[in-house]
Amino acid sequence: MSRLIIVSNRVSVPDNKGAAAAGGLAVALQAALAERGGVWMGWSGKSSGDIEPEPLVLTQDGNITYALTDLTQTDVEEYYQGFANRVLWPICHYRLDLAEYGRKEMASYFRVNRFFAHRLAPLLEPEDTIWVHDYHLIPLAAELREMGFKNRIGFFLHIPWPPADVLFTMPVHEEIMRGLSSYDLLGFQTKYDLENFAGCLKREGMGVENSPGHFSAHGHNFRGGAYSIGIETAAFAAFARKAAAHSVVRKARQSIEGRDLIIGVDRLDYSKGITQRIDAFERFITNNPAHQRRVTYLQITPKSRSEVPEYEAMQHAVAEQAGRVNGAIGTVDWVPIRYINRSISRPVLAGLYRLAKVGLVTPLRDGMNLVAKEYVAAQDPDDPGVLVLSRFAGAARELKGALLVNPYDVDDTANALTRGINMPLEERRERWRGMMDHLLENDVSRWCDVFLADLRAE
Ligand code: GDG
Repeated sequence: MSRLIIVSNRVSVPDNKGAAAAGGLAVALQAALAERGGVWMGWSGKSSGDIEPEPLVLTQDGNITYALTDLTQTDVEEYYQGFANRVLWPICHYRLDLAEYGRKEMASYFRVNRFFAHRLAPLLEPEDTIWVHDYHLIPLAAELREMGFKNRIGFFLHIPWPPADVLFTMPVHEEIMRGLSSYDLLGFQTKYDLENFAGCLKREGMGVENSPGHFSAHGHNFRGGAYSIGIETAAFAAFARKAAAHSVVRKARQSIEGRDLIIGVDRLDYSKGITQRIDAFERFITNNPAHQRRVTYLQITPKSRSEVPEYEAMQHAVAEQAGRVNGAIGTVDWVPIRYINRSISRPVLAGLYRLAKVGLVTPLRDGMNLVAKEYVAAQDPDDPGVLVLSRFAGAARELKGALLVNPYDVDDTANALTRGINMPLEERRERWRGMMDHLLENDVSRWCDVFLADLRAE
């Protein structure tokens, strides 16, 4: 079996906290690497200031080599905070209004990809299979091809892919499409993303789809498919069962004093629909006075990308909104929304999912959304909670037992909350069983195996 080389913007170097603490994707990729032997290369997360980064720092763990590089401060600002997170991220999440184009940032994005290719090159052997992850590194294969590498190279996009009318607002969309066309296999989260990609290729005659999933563009033949990412379902379910006894989870249970718990868990990001969700919760309470003082909504929202102005602004907006709603509908002995603006440990998170009667997952646009899957996996089979899920999350294509909502429609989400909170046990069990069976079968190891088998197939 040929070696596997994974390249992603950030690398999960194992620590001593154990598999569950690391999260499903890191665990699955580490398992794939351990099975085949190989390298995981990416950015260390550190800046080298204004001097050229030192050579790659290599760490050996069994037959896996972790290869990390620093980036200059300019590249951190222009490539990562700039083009990746202020152009590609908003565009792929349909937020044309938030995209900030700058020539320097665009140039830096391509320059850093070339830099990655040059750092990776000495580690590569002819038979290696290369798997590149996510929107930060779209041009990497093109750079490697330019250097003469003939290896099989696959790419998986964790976020949505937009339709042509959205993508084409981006000045460098052709270079980006050319970059994607240099891979042998492109993996998207859902078939809608794949269809959008095919539509982008066709729109300006950049390429053709010869047969479903088989493309020719920019002088290269390649394939594309939908590979919906999963979680480590069985392990997470066992983890949540144990976590119910965790002291913090026990305290949380006592503190809600028999009220029903609604939980939301999201990185602080405008794609996650947090402000619309808080509005929907307020509407749910005002529409259902009987539920006043009988529910608690816990929103866990670790800070993310705080250096990017849109994220910093959002931090203030969400905190203010949660405060306003608590002021408007709270009572002297009831705080309706508990808003936590930092990360909590994975065992506590698992235990809280299990405690919650409703998992409220309402992104405005999301590649997949693993929180939805974790919430389902964490439930007690005898008394499962209800998943309220945005129809614009990739997960909605799979989780048929969820109550699907349009997150832009506050009443729709508020009504789903009412239905979820009041849902009879039999219906909850039936909906949950279908979703859980699907998640057990389509877990993250399967996702990894299927993608790699397809990448290796001629
Ligand atoms: C991207 C795509 C796609 C969150 N808060 C805490 C915490 N988390 C963990 C969750 C979950 C992960 O972070 C978030 O994953 P999501 O899938 O929901 O969202 P993104 O971060 O936007 O991920 C997404 C994903 O890539 C994979 O392909 O599904 O669409 O946007 O695992 O549990 N973990 C801990 N404490 C927290 O406070 N420990």
